[in-house]
Parts: sequence; C-alpha cells; structure tokens
Amino acid sequence: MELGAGASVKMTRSKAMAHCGLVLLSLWLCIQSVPISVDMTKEKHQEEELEPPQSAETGLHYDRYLREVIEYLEKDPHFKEKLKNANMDDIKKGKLSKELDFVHHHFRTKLDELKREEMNRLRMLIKAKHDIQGDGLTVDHQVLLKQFEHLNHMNPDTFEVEDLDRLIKAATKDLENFDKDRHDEFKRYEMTKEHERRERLKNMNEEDRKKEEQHYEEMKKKHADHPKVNHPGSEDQLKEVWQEADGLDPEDFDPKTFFKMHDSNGDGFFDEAELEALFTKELEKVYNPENEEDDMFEMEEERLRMREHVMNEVDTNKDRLVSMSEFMAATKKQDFYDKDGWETLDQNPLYTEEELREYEQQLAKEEIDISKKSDELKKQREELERQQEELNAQRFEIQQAVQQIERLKAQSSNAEVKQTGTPLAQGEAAQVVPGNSQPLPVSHQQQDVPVPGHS
Ligand SMILES: [Ca+2]
Ligand SMILES: [Ca+2]
Repeated sequence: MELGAGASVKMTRSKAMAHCGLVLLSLWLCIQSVPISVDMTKEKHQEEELEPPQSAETGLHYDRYLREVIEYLEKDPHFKEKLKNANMDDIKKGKLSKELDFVHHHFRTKLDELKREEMNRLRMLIKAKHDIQGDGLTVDHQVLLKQFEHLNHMNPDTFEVEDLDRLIKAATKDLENFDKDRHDEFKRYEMTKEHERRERLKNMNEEDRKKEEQHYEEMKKKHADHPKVNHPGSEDQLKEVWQEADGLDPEDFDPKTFFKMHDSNGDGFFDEAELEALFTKELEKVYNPENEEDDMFEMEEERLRMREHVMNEVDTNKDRLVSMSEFMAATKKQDFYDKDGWETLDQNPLYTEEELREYEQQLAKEEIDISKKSDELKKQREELERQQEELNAQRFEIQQAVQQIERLKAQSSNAEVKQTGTPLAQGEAAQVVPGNSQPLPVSHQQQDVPVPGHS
C-alpha cells in the first residue's frame, strides 16, 4: 500500500491522541466553573462524590511541561487556595496568573528550571527538524521559537506571570481545536490517497485502467457490505458489548454495573480511551486488517468519531470525562433507545471534487516550490565553489609573492654579507639593485610583487 509508511506514522499519532484522557486543564478551566444546577444535587449523593482524576495525558506536545507546572503550582498553599476559588472568567482574563507573584520562592525557582528545560526541548525540536530538512541555511531560533505560544521565549530563563498566562491560553485553545485539527488531517489523508490513485490511473494503458477502476468499485462495495453498526452509546451498542465482550446475559443488562465494569482504571469516570475501547465490537463489523478494502487508519478515525459523538451527547459539563451521573442521565434520554444505525465514514463524502482539485493544486505548487528551492541551493553551491576557486587563486598569488619577497630578502642579505666581508665593487652592488648601493626597504620591494586580488 502506497500510503503505508505515512499511514502507520499517523496511526501511531492518532493512537497517542486517542489516549489523551482527561484534559488536565479541566481541573482549572471546567470543574471550577461548573454551575451548580438543580438536578445535579439530586444525584450527587448517590453517584458523584469522586474528584476527577488528575494525571491523564492531554495529548499536547507540551503536555509534560503543562503538568509539571500545575503540579508545582498546586504545592503552593496560597496558589492552591486561589485556584480553588477561581472561576473560568477570572482564569481567562489572567487574574489567576497574577497570583504567581505570591507563589513561594522555592516553587518559583523550580518553575524557572522547568521553563529552561522546556526551552531546551524546543530548541532541540527546532534543531532536529532543521537537520531532517537539511536545507543548509542557518537557523534563527528566535524567529522559530515564536511559533510556540505556550511560553514567552523572549525571556528564556525565568517563569513569569506572562508564561503562566500564555500556558493557560495556549492549552485552552489547543485543546478546543484538538478534534478539529485531526479532522483536517484526516481529510488531507483521504485526499492524498485519492490523488495518488488517480495519478496511478493516469500512468496506465486503457485496458489496465479499466481493470483497475472495476477492481476499485468492487472493493468499495465489499467494504460497504457489513452488518448494521449500532449507534455509539445507544442501549443496543452497550448491550452488545455486555453480551459479546463481557459474556453476560442481555436480559440482565444494568447500566450502572456496565459503567463500573468498563471504568478500567476504577477512577469513577469514563475517559476518552475507556470510551473508545467500547467501540471495538462495532468497528470489527466494518474493518478487518486482513482485507485489502479496509483501511485501518480509517478505522481509528471512525473510533475517534464515535468517541466524539458520545462525548458530545453525554459529557454535559464538558470536562472530557463521563461521570457516572452523566452516564446514568444519558441512559434515561430518548436517544439511548435509538435504533438507527451509525453512518460509517465511507457513507458520507469527506471532501468535494473542488476541494480535491484545490488540494492537488496546492500539492503541485509545493512541488514547484521544492524544485525552485533546490535550484536556488544549486546556484548557491555553484557560487560557493566559484568563491572557493577565487580564494585558491588568491592564496596562490600570495604564496608567489611571499616566495619572491623571500628571494629578494635572501639576495639582499647575501649582498650585505658581501659588503661587510669583502667590500663590494660598485659594479657588484649595481647588480643587486641597479642605481642604488643600499638594500631596498621592504615596502619598495613589494611594488614589484603582485598584490593579492589585483591580478
Ligand atoms: Ca476511568
Ligand atoms: Ca463530564
């Protein structure tokens, strides 16, 4: 498969994303701001006494930095207190960040250290990327560091209010865009796949092309032919897991027991990974790694979309976790008994012909840019070679000049020796420097020597 390598890289990435459980910031950004709704108090006593988990990954590239910063800030009693009482608006307006000024010196030093480590990591990242691209140009770190918005790169040594402010803003924004970015990436994946298929067809003769087209249509049909996929999060879907994965009698289906059984880490919440694990049965109806027509990268995307769908419906406080009470509330809604099947990715077009055309134009433009760049590099190399030759020529001339000076020096000192030993006759002195009985000063001698660069 042509997209094999790219796909597996992306697959790993999407898996990593799939495991980004709780958004740590939810502690800050969501939980703090949950309005106390009336019906929550009803269920609260029986079902929701638990604190949300604290250590799940966010999937952001600066996840570690983010978590360590939060960890140290929470150790400071003053900051912890402020954090507890802060609401979403205050946090967004940067009020919380200002409390950093009151954080104990010891923790501030630690935060400075964390920031320096993060700066180093970013520099390494830039360097690694630069090495891979190998464009031979010098790296302007300051310019490249600008792309990282989660800290203030202009001050690489200390962690200040602005750093905390930026961290909160970047994490909020990046997490909100997380799924959207992935959708865009998936769309590009699909368009690349189609583009490559069409390019392949172009290079075929009439007969092969027909065969290939026919095969493609057959595979498409084969992929679309599968048992009904239950709506993620519906009673039918959960019951199937209950029966087939858990080996239990569907007659005994009990949502609360189901929740406890599939809350794998037992923290009282379904995180994203735990939800995604529930869809394996459904996905296996559509995707089989043995089949040519089933793309496993698409399967992972399907899984993530199922999770998104359930989260959207069930996670009412938007902390990216499904609590027991949210889950129970969902089982009481009409949607839970939805019998409509789930529409798989292939049932809806992911892009229009026009979008594909635009994308192909963009690819073509990128190709032109790359070839332009390589032409420029070739020219640069030729220019460097030319300069090198010129330097070599100059060096040769200088060597020649030095040799000549040495020769002249030797001649004149010979003459001196002769002068001090046996006095020279007028004629002999005239042989060394015609018209002058004194040895020439060096500056004079040089006039006959070619000057470097003036050949
Ligand atoms: Ca859990
Ligand atoms: Ca929730």
